[in-house]
Amino acid sequence: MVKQQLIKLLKENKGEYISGQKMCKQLNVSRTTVWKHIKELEKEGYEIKAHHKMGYMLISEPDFLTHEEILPYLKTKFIGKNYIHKLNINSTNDLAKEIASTSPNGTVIVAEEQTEGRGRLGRSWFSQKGCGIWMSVILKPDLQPQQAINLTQVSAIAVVKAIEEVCNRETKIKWPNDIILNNKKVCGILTEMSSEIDRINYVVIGIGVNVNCDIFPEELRDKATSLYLEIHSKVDRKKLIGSILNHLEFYYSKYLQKGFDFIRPLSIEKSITIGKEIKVIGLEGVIEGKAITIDSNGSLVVETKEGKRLSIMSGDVSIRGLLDYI
Ligand code: BTX
Repeated sequence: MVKQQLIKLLKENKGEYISGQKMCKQLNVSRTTVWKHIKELEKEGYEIKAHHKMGYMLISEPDFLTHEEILPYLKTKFIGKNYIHKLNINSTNDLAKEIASTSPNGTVIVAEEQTEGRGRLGRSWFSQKGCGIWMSVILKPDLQPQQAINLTQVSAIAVVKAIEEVCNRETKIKWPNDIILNNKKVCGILTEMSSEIDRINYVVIGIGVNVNCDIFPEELRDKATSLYLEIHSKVDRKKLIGSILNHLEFYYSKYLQKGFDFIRPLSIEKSITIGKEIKVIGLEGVIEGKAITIDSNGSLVVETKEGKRLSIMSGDVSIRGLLDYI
């Protein structure tokens, strides 16, 4: 708490000295406590000038997604109240699953870099240091296990809305879990769950957004992009993560209260899949046809060449005419 107040005070006076005495008075702590926290902040990447008479001056803050740095943008009631920030991790989803049973609903884990970021079906997710938002949210909904599948679409809408709010750009959803900007993937969502037959223990929503990445490995260049590469200006990751979590809490809560009917119109409006010739690889095998709509259960309705309508609950979709993202 003192640390957060200290950061706030330093930021309010950025570029100017604040006397040690004033700090002690405002924070109601001793000089030693202020000094200890200043040293801690310096270790975390804050550049702070100290002058024996004039006090402390904040020069710059780190571009890290720590709790203190994102708090000014967070308006949530429960998502992100418990927040874990790592500089480096194998996968935020892996840590989330390890700690989920003992962590509160809405716990968020964020990493600056993932060494083994995962996509679906064992695929890997490129998660370079400091350029993206690589995070997992632990949710404990009172839903039937089969309803958890829709949380991927709920999260996708939260990301689309946040990009709209922060970057003023419209992105589209490739059903069910990719966010597309200018025909390339700018975000992927990986939803994992632990459940019993009729009860969910927890759901982990893994969200990877390419924010300021300026280069991708050769094999991803024709299918991956970042907000920076498309918008041509750097995006404030702190603002964006705050906005994603705010929107996630809003749409998640609405989904719990009102069901998929609340989410469906947006899922349809933001879909890049509907109306396209597609191929789906899923539990039902390979299905080719035209994507017609998303139904009231969140399933993708596909009409095959034979005129048969099928509802698909999950699967890997590729769209004819667009690069194959798989
Ligand atoms: P997906 O299986 O739909 O997409 C994975 C595929 O996307 C890869 O096979 C590759 O072709 C391509 N790809 C890999 N990295 C990137 C990237 N950075 N940008 C665009 N395309 C890429 C999508 O799976 C789900 C991804 C979830 C990632 C988050 S990050 C936080 C959390 N932790 C974790 O390990 N995964 C999730």
